[in-house]
Amino acid sequence: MSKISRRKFITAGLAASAGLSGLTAAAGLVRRYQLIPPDSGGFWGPGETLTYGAQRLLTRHSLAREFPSSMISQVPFANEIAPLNDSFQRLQARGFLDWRVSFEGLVERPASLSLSDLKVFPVRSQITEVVCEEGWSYIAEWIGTPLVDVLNACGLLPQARYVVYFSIQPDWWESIDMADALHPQTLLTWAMNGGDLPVSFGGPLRLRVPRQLGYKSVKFITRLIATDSLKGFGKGLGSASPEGGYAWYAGI
Ligand SMILES: Nc1nc2c(c(=O)[nH]1)N[C@H]1C(S)=C(S)[C@@H](COP(=O)(O)O)O[C@H]1N2
Ligand SMILES: [Mo]
Repeated sequence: MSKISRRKFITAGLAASAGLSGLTAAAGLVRRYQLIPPDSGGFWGPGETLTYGAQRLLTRHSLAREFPSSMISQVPFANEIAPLNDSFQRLQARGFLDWRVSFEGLVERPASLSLSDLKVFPVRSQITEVVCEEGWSYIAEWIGTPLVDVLNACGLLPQARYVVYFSIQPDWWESIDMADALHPQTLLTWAMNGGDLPVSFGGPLRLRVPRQLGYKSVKFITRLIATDSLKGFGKGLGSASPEGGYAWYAGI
């Protein structure tokens, strides 16, 4: 073996073992901090686990970028939605006065709130970007009630690990961990760019989760459940997206 190739050989060996012990350490941290995402099984599972684990260790409290109002998109892009069902249309005909959103599960005081109940909480607005997995994005001002404030008012129990949320559209439900549920930018959004939230953008109520891809920002929210396990929901993968081949954790 020549000097050069021997050195290469040793370097490669060192790199490999450093990589391996790095992975072992990462796996240990992931177990210790319960950083296993609900869709960790299957072919993409190890990759999903590393992505989620690393993001949560490094960026648990990071903020999604907020933009100046001069950067609000002139023509925000509303993604196509399936036709809205009869119960939605009945609520729409009454100006959403009877729209209710329930907070259930691991809370001391479950609640069913109207939009005007939500508007009693301190209002927060943020100018953030919606990023679709299909490659387009736009910037808008989102106005609403931080989810954390409502969860606290309901007496969120410490054993809660996720919040599952449901749309009036039955195919649309998602969940987030507590790092996102309690995050100051996670917003029960009822207004946009200074006006009511248009139906095409999820009005009357949408959960904006600006640290994740657009599909986590579910439109027409009617129900949220705090839970310690995602096993009992759908196929147990955490939300509708992994059932359709998308990642449960879609951090951006
Ligand atoms: N209820 C519901 N929520 C939804 C969707 C939907 O079809 N129905 N589409 C999702 C997807 S894939 C994206 S990218 C964003 C699009 O948001 P926009 O219409 O504001 O651009 O909404 C998400 N929330
Ligand atoms: Mo999307």
